[in-house]
Amino acid sequence: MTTLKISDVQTKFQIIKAKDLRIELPSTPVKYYRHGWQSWSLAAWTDLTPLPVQRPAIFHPLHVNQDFVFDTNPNGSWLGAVEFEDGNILLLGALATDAHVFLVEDQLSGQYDADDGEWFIAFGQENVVFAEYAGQLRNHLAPHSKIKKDAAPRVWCSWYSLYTTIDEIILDKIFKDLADLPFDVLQIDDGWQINIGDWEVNKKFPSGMNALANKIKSTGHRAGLWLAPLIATRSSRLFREHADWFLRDERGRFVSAGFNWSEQLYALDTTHPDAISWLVALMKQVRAWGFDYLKLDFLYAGALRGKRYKDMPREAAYRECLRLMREAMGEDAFFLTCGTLILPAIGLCDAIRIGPDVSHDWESYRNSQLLYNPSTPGAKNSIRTVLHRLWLGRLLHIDPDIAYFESKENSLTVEQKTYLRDMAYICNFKATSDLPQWMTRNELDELRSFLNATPRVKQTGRYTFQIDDRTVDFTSVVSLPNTKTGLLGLWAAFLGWLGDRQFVLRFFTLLDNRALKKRRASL
Ligand code: 9PG
Repeated sequence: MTTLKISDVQTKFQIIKAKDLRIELPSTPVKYYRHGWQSWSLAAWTDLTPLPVQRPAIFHPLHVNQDFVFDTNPNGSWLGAVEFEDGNILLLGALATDAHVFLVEDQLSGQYDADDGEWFIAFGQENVVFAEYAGQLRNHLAPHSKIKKDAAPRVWCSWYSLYTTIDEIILDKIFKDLADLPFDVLQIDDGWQINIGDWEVNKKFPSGMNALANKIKSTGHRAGLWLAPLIATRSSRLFREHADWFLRDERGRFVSAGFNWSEQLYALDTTHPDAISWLVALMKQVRAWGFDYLKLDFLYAGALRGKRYKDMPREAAYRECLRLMREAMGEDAFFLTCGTLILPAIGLCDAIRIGPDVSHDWESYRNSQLLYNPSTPGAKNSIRTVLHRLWLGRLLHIDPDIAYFESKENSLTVEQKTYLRDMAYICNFKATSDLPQWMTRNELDELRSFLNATPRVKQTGRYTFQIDDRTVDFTSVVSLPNTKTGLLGLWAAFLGWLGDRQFVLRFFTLLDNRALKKRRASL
């Protein structure tokens, strides 16, 4: 254990090697910077009181680092920071994988899971300290990558309008209608595959994947594809035929990767040689179909705790898996990671999703307020976490998720939609899923000028920005739900309990799918 006093901390920064490190603080800080494990996990400055545990627990593998979910001390993955009365911050950040940071009373402490590792420590002004940390992360994790100053490709993605109801005919029409809009990539999301795990084309695309990619390319765009290569549903052929490739715990039980698509999810053991060969072949297959923009999703599954074929720290195993997939898809592919561990992805992908999904609603009262779940889809949840991860933009493209322009199938106010568009400008990453047939002339014009715009963006405070001549203030978006008490508290606890029942989740999916069908029928 290495212990430092804050007086030992130099103003610029220092790097210390240790397994466990503790910094004694001179006074109780006023705020703590929590940094969540993966894209969808919360990142936020919060006060020091414990956050209510997000529910239902069945989603924990899918949303948070399960090892720390019940820890009442402020804590986070790889890095943590405290803010003092005078506004200065102290940041403690790992420069390698498999590390966690906690605040325990007046001590900021960091711990590596396995061996010694390097720690970055700096005290001072928030933006300077985070910039310095990002620079050190580059040196350690992405020494050969170029600083990303260019904008990310502009993407139309099928998810946030059609969800899984995509098919060849509707996409064909959309691609035609989108033809004169300045997108760089048309990306097919979830809905093209036979099953999660069975990455072959389904019946809705009778002409096949080559034809789909060709169709996109013939319109002058790059072809993008979504896959979740590190998970499989219980019903998939992959899981049935290769159960031995899947991660188990010490007692031999399959490790849960969460619950989605009305099904139990399992995680590939990415150290199993046959699973690796399969992953490599899959990446090559996707390239051979003609896609060169890859959105790989639900990646966290590759780092869940379990007993691996090759005994190695779980995040190191994860990073190695990303490296292999990157190599297999080729450096010329654009690789977007989603649902990904943050720090282990640096240096191995082009872009990273830095927040939860947006949705056409601002916030789900049930999921966000009653179940305290900041990872659940919703524009507010997404913006909150994205705001706290902007510093990663010095290392790679940062994806804040999509912006909306249509109002037909959307409950966001003009102000809320503007927040999402401004976030796209701030991140220099523009995407939408809006359908041309849903948009008015005016909305189409707005989308066009959004895609063409290159505004000057300057961060002026923790939550304030200057975008050309506009001042944008996100302060009202970052608040977190308070703990519910009394009858509402009981109701919330009951909902949390209900949410752990698979039949309840299946019922909600059924309702969602019905609404989706109705929406889709009106096209
Ligand atoms: C496709 C989608 C889109 C989206 C991704 C990801 O917690 N959850 O159950 C959960 C489900 C889906 C999800 C995120 C979280 O969305 O972020 O852009 O590609 O998958 O299924």
